[in-house]
Amino acid sequence: MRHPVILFLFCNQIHALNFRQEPGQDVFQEHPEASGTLMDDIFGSLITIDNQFFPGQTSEQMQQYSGSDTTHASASSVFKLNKLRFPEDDDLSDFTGLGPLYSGIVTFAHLPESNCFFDQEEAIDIAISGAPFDLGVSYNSGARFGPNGARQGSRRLGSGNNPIRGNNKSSKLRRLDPYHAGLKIVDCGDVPMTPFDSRIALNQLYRGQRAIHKHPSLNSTRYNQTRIVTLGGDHTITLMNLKSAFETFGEIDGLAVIHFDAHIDTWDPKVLGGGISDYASLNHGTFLHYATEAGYVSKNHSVHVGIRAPFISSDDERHDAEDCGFQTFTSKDIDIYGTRGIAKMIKKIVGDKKVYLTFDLDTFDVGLVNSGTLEAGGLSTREVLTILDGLEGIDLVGSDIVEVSTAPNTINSASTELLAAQVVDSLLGLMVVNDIP
Ligand SMILES: [Mn+2]
Repeated sequence: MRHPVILFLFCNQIHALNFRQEPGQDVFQEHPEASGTLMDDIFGSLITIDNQFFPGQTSEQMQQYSGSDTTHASASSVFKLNKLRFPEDDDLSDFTGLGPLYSGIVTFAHLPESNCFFDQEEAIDIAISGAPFDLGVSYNSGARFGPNGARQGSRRLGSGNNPIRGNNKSSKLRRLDPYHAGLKIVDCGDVPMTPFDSRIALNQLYRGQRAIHKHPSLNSTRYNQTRIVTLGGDHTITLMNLKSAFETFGEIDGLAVIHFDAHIDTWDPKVLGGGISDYASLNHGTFLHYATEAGYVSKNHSVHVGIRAPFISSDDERHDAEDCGFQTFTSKDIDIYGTRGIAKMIKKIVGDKKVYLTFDLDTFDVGLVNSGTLEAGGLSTREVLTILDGLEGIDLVGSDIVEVSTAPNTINSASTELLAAQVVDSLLGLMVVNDIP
């Protein structure tokens, strides 16, 4: 198998120093049978016919095989000036570091994989956790593939500063590489969630989140326990994420919840799903009703952003604002207040409370993503990134992205994966910027 070496030649991320030519040093190891053709000059011993593989052939036959075209002889002189030395055939020392971004087993942003559910002693500052679940969807399924999708979309993330992170040059985010700021961030893989019974699956998620939250932090300046960013999964999963985050970090009156979504998701189960059975009551449109009822959500410090889907009953708006305590920014409010204005107002609402941020991919416009319930009139990618960065300074104890519907062969899968990953990248920025060791 020699093709990986050829791959490295054409990759702009060559880590193998032994490919480099020192000035004035002729290190090219010419094969005794080299024909002097252009290909020989470029690839040298890598493709030169070796006697031992063609026993019985005369040197003339081999010469014929390797070609004797000298048409390009003058053009090849440049390669003679850039001769290469390949490593020994059994040398794999250049395979040990980070390879090309599409190589290797895929974790989120190439983060190290960790056995978070069983190795409870390991100190972790921030954990990525997958919740492959879509039994609570009313319209478009496929979010059980979301955790894998978000990881696939994250392959270009993981290192370096980003010229658009942070909204101005004085922002701490502007100079932050969250992956190398001193916090230990790992990918825990997915919580095993059965696709056959949502009650059991959600209980599995709760136990998985709880096990991760119990890890001690390593270098955090603010938190004793591990914080989690969850890759969903339909929006029902947020109820379990919130429950575990509330039990780990919560204040008496709940966590301030910032909810990016086209839908309010506080629907009274009498209106959405509950008329069929108790089992059907908990779904991706009612989970915030239950979270509020359970006390996980801090009333009057929580906010929806991006709302634009129609209400179902005439009481929905009152129930959302009065019973559940959410304030609302619709998608059109962004035209009125601007992205930075909206971010400022969100920060004012959550104040200095501990915050959980949940991001439904349907916040983005219908043309950009595939998610559980698509809606027209949504946000652009740049509006989302500017609002998120405008939240710099909030006390973010947990977050998730949900409704990442990337079932095989569905439309917009690639952009859905990429946008899910990009939102997580922004969330990691917000979680790290306040907590740099
Ligand atoms: Mn939602």
